Amino acid sequence: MKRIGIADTTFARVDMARAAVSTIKKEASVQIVRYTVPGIKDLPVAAKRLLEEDDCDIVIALGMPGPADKDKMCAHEASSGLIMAQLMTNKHILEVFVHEDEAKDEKTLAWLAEKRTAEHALNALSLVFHPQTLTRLAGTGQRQGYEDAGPIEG
Ligand code: RDL
Ligand code: RDL
Ligand code: RDL
Repeated sequence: MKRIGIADTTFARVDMARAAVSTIKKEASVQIVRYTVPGIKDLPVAAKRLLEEDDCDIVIALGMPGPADKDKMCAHEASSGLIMAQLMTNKHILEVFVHEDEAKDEKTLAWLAEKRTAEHALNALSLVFHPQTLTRLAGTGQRQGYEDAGPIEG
């Protein structure tokens, strides 16, 4: 059975992992391994351990960068670490970050976090089970959370 790792944080103000688990359970029969850390800078090693020690096929890394400049810097560093962990393991880690200042109010933030997480959870399943699904969507302006940008009609 395929194994999907979910790394998440206590810093996030929405339980993003719950949205990931419920989407995955609806779509596929897989083993889910969850690993919660304090914040986004702790996600790279959590994801790497899920891939190497827990033998996951892919990891979904969930986090919420705050609105301050230092949070944006922190998100950039976390992102670089997640990319490094992917290159070290040769496996995908889907980074699902929802910046607190992407939404106009808390209700929208919660909705966005759940929606982006659910959409990237489907991307993770596609990458593991049927990557040709994504190839069919190439160039179509997909986004996660808010509406798709869509293709440019020529
Ligand atoms: O290793 C312990 C912390 O340094 C780590 O958990 C950081 O990711 C915590 N953190 C910050 O220190 C910060 O300035 C976070 C943010 N901003 C942030 O915006 N989002 C986080 N963590 O998830
Ligand atoms: O790992 C899942 C996503 O984090 C990853 O696919 C990102 O590359 C998606 N992405 C962003 O998160 C973003 O803020 C993209 C852009 N901006 C962008 O401008 N162009 C992209 N992806 O192709
Ligand atoms: O063009 C509007 C948005 O797509 C743009 O603001 C993105 O940068 C928003 N975004 C993130 O900031 C991010 O960290 C997105 C993702 N991750 C993502 O994974 N998918 C998105 N947007 O569609």
